[in-house]
Formats: sequence, C-alpha cells, structure tokens
Amino acid sequence: GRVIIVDHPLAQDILTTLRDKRTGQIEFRKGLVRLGRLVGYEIIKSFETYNVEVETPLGVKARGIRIKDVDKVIIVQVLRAAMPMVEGLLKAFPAARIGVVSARRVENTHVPGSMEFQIDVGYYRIPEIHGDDTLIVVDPMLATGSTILSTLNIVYRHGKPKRTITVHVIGTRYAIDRVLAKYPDIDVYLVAVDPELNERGFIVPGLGDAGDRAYG
Ligand code: U5P
Repeated sequence: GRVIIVDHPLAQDILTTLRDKRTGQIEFRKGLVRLGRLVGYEIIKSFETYNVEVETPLGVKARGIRIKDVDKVIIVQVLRAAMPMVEGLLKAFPAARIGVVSARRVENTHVPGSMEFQIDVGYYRIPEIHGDDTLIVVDPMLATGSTILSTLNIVYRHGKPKRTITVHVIGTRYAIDRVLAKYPDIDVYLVAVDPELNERGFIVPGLGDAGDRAYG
C-alpha cells in the first residue's frame, strides 16, 4: 500500500481552518465537505483510464478518456464524524454505494498513554462487496488506528474488494504503520501526518474531537 498526503494548497488551507479552535461548527463541517471533494479528486488520479471517441455537435470526432470502474465504488463511513467528508467524496464518486459503521472509542476503559482503544461497534450496514469494487473507508482522524481496524474487520465480512483505500484528515505515523502491518495492500490518503498522540489518545496538534466540532 501507499501513503498519499494530499498537499494541494487548497487542502492545506482548509486544514488550517479546521485546526483553528476559533472555527465554529458550520465552517468546520463545510471544511470537511470541501476536503472530501479534494481527496476524492486525488483518489481518482489513481484510477485507470481508457480512451474513447465522441462526436461533437460540429460533426467532428474528438478523442477523450473515461475513468475505469469509477462507478464500482463503495464508501463506508464511520459515524458520525465522517459524514461531511463523504458528502464531498460523493462529488467525485456520485454512483458510490454507501455503508455505515457506528464505531466509538470506549474512553473509560482506556489506560492513559495506551496506544489502543477498545472499540464499541453499535450498528453497521454495508452493501455487498464484489471483487471488482474499490472500497473507500472514511474516518477523519486516524489516531491509534483502533477504530479503522475494527471497522475494516467488519467491512471485509461483506466481501473482498479489488482495492481498499482509507481516507483521513489527520493521521499519526504510528497508526498508519499499524494499519499497514495488518493490511499491507491498503492505500492511505491523508491531508496531514501529525507527530504526536497525547495521553488520552488525541492527535497533537490535531484539531480536537472531529465529531464534536462538526456536530456539537
Ligand atoms: N478522534 C478525534 N480526534 C483525535 C483523535 C481521535 O476525533 O484527536 C476520533 C476520530 O473521530 C475517530 C477515532 O473516530 O477517534 C479515531 O481514533 P483511533 O481509533 O484511531 O485511536
């Protein structure tokens, strides 16, 4: 798998807004939607294309391209923080089938400083995954990796995709390595990699609790 940092200046500008503690709920959500769109366009760059020809209204042939299997995409969102990013990703993948996983870190069993969380999965609903599908799993923050690993474990029970991509705003090197150790073929897309996790498992400098900031 590859690790792709979306370093487009617009993505980095939006990330700065998200990090800013003065950014309120409405702007925060809007920023996540815009990042989802930008990351979606970045993901599309990795899809195969094929050549086609169309005829324009001038009765002349023009060469063009189509993106292969762009409609064979399943997006799985970790509730609730991933919802705005998925709205943005759908601009790039309007035909995607959508799954949801309600996964929550159990904060009260967490030993301060531990790099693992127990994950409580409440509800999930995932479309059937076929061998030619691209699976995109979205969680804005990849801190210890516990949430995404639990989510992937559930998602893969619904079939094996051709390719798996995870999408995050911010991740830690630790979590990226942990995910790739378990699933070496996954491609991880992030807008930034931050250096630290604090005692409570928050990314530092990070942007706080993504779900709380987006939804209150
Ligand atoms: N989370 C945050 N902010 C952080 C760290 C974690 O919002 O600074 C939330 C994410 O929304 C995600 C989960 O659902 O915790 C990821 O943590 P982990 O399971 O990777 O440790």
